[in-house]
Amino acid sequence: MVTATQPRTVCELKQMTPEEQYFYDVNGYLVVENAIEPDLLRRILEWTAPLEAEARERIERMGPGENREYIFEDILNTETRLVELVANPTIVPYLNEMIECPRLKSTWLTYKLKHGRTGAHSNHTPTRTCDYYHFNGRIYHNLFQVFYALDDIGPGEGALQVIPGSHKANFPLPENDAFVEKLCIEVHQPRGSALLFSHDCHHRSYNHSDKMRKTLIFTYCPGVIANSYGTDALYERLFEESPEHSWQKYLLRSPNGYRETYPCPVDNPWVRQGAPKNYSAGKK
Ligand SMILES: O=C(O)CCC(=O)C(=O)O
Repeated sequence: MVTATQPRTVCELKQMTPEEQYFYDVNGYLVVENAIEPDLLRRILEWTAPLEAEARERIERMGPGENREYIFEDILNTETRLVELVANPTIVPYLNEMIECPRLKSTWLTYKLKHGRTGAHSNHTPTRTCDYYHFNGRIYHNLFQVFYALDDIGPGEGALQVIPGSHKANFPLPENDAFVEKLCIEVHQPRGSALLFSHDCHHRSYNHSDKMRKTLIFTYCPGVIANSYGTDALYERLFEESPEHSWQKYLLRSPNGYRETYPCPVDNPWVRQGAPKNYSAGKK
């Protein structure tokens, strides 16, 4: 059963505030509080309770030194009721504003117990096209991450650590742990919040606490970029079941190279006026 997400017009869409734009552009991340309404959060916790129990059991069976994290990959196709979050009305304005012709790329549910971690990765300089962040009159992302906190994530509890501004770094990050340590900050999250960040930003995480970190991750990319997990048909069934002209359907469409013809549900100037003159669509 797929829930209808209301189609929204550009007039209804909240715009990022100048403060949000500035903060995001300078730092490469932003926390949006109350991104999941309490009732939806309660339902998500109900749907995922068996998975959380399984993750805990699997992590507790791990040997010493193992990464005490358990990930459910492609969670959207496993727990399709999460489709309600694909076009989360609180998050759609950010997708619309910071990704060209956005689409959903990947989803996963991750649990980290004490010593669960994700190693640092730095994707800006040297640049990776699939992550690339740039500014050209507006913000563009090739990989935009949405981390939903299913519980509070406080100090030491496995919050994402980022080097603010590293999505624009011009020099490679020195391999000097003490230096990196000084630059990293933990981005704490209240339950139900969404941490938005550019995958170009240097990031990592480590849970030092006895509390389980519970995070649901959705990533978005421009329509031209292929899925890195699964094939182009990854969300085909959910796409078919989604209401016509909805943001949900739009975000679940398959990648289509530079031939981006699928109509965006908003009155998006890119779609309305056609591609800019220097756009290469149609060229061999
Ligand atoms: O789960 C985490 O803390 C980090 C995940 C991550 O590195 C990523 O999404 O690129």
